[in-house]
Amino acid sequence: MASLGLKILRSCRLLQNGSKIPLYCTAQSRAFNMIYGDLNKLTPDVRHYVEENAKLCQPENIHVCDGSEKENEMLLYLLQRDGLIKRLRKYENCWLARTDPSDVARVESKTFMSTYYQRDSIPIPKTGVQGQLGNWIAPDDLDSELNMRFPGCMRGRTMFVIPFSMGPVGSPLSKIGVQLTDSAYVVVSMRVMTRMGAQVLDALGDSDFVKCLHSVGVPLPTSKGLVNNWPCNPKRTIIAHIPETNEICSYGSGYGGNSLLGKKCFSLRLGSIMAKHEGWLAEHMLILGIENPKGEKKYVAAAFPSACGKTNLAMMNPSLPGYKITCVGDDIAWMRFDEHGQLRAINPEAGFFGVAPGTSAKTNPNAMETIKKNTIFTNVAETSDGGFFWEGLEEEIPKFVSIKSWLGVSDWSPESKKNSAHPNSRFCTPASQCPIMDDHWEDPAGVPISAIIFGGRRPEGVPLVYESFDWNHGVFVGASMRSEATAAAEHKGKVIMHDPFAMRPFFGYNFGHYMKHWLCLKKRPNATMPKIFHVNWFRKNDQGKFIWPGFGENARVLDWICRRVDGEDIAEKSMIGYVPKPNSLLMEGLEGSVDMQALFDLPKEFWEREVKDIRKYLEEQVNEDVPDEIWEELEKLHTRVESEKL
Ligand code: GTP
Ligand code: SPV
Ligand code: MN
Repeated sequence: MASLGLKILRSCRLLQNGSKIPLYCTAQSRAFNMIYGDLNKLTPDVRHYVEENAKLCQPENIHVCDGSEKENEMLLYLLQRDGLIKRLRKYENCWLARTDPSDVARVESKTFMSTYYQRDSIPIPKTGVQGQLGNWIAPDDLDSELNMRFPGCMRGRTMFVIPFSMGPVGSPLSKIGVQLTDSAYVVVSMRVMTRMGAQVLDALGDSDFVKCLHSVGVPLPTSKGLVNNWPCNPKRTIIAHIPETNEICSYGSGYGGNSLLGKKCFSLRLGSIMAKHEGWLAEHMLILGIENPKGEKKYVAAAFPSACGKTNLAMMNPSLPGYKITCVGDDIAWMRFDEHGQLRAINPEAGFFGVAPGTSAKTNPNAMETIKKNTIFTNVAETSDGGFFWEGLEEEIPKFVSIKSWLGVSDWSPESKKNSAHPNSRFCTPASQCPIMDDHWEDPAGVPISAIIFGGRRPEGVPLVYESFDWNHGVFVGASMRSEATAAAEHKGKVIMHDPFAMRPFFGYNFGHYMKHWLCLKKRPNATMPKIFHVNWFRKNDQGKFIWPGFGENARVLDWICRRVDGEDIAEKSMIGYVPKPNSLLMEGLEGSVDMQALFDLPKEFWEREVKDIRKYLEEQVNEDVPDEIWEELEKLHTRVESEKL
């Protein structure tokens, strides 16, 4: 059996390369048991992909998804019957899933890029240093890893075929994928997160598609007892990307970015590679529109690491009177320059897979409105009146309800030591339900981007906002991003991690080459380069409290950014970039007082340390692949910091 899978996977790969080598397939042919849809309606390439992998994974049945309401209802019924989800009766068509507690977040340590040359995927770190910029696996080694997992992995289960479009169906900026999965939970989630179904196959025609193979890794019958009826295989999990053939193979996890393959795997890892080849950008960024009281509107894109505030910013209710924020996307931006040199962005997704804890009527009323119907919640707590609960909702639930935690503990109370909801519990909800979606959020041409914003969780030393001096400096600011670790991946504790461009877990190729790509963008003949900024909502005072109130108040910072784009004289030079001149941030209506001195203070020793840490990181991690321009920016920062008086 071992060599069988290998040959099938290889043969697929060769064919996808466009080579004429005949298929070498020794698998026993058998009629597939079609329980929904029709293989004949697939294009020859899609059908071939399905059949080869059905022979490999040996599912009991095949179901070709059409994306219809009827199909969705049927899958929700099956998931409910099998105990994977339960209805939250307080809302319309809302569901709660609880995973096996060992399958709750992305597993970066088991996520790989596979290219012939290691250095195409990741920089080679300095001798003796453990690389942190992604994992590489040689194609032959990957073949044997896949071969140890995929043959027969769907036995007793249904293989679903999901044709999906990242971006509006038919837009020249969109790309199509086909995901094969043995998880119905993944199907109903992909239906929310992407445009999925029959119309995508029509749009595909004879074009190429990204091949996404996913299995939870628990063939039936299984002797292992399932936890919460949630099949997964954490010990053997692997998430692998093969850029040469635009293939993704994911095994063992059923949650989030590990299994919804259109999201991080396709839109960011493979997406960033396509973007480099084709001269555009695939980024971990929200996109929002902001309109001031004069009716002037701009769009900005912002990159913050996982669980650092993208969804919240993208959907905020601005506290500045007369301002309006509209949402285009909350997690991923695909951006390219149009023929006039204007950078334009689309959100390739159709839903939000948002962090639940912290979301409340106070912090994010628009998200609360969005998730009231047609939403799948995972690993949140439930209330006895059929509602959801998580940290942050204490004041918004009826008095006499009891709470059952995500781990199934009844009568959970705030006094319990453990959280009611997992910190990476999430809602999966259609973007179209968000009350502040931008009129152009599905515009196939994308929206014009005026500014790019980087940011992270920096408890110390980093001011609320600053502007880069120019494009190269801005790229350096993105490259030197750092942030406190969050629960979105398997990291422990609140360490400050380097997370360049908020892309560290999502680079599809060598980060050194990625910086080069960003630097080169400005060489385009007619390009208007957006201004680049850095923000930090998370600076803390000596008592460990956030200095800045954040959320809706962040509109004040967006307004300053937009006025800078318009060239207003409201900034002054500092050692790290332009910072707001005194009283230039609009403070009208801000409740309570904010210690602006503490918020904008630039301690020399802190920045000396920062320069040292960035240098060490670049030297050790990116090593030979750091572009000269980035070293120059580091030297310039160093000189500015050193010449600063204490
Ligand atoms: P991913 O979906 O993982 O990529 O995360 P994200 O960047 O969209 O993060 P999200 O907006 O979901 O925020 C994560 C957490 O940060 C939530 O618990 C929020 O309550 C909190 N948060 C967001 N914005 C702010 C802010 O302005 N200030 C403070 N103090 N916390 C915030
Ligand atoms: C993130 O971790 O940045 C997410 C969640 O948006 S996941 O889709 O699981 O990657
Ligand atoms: Mn994200």
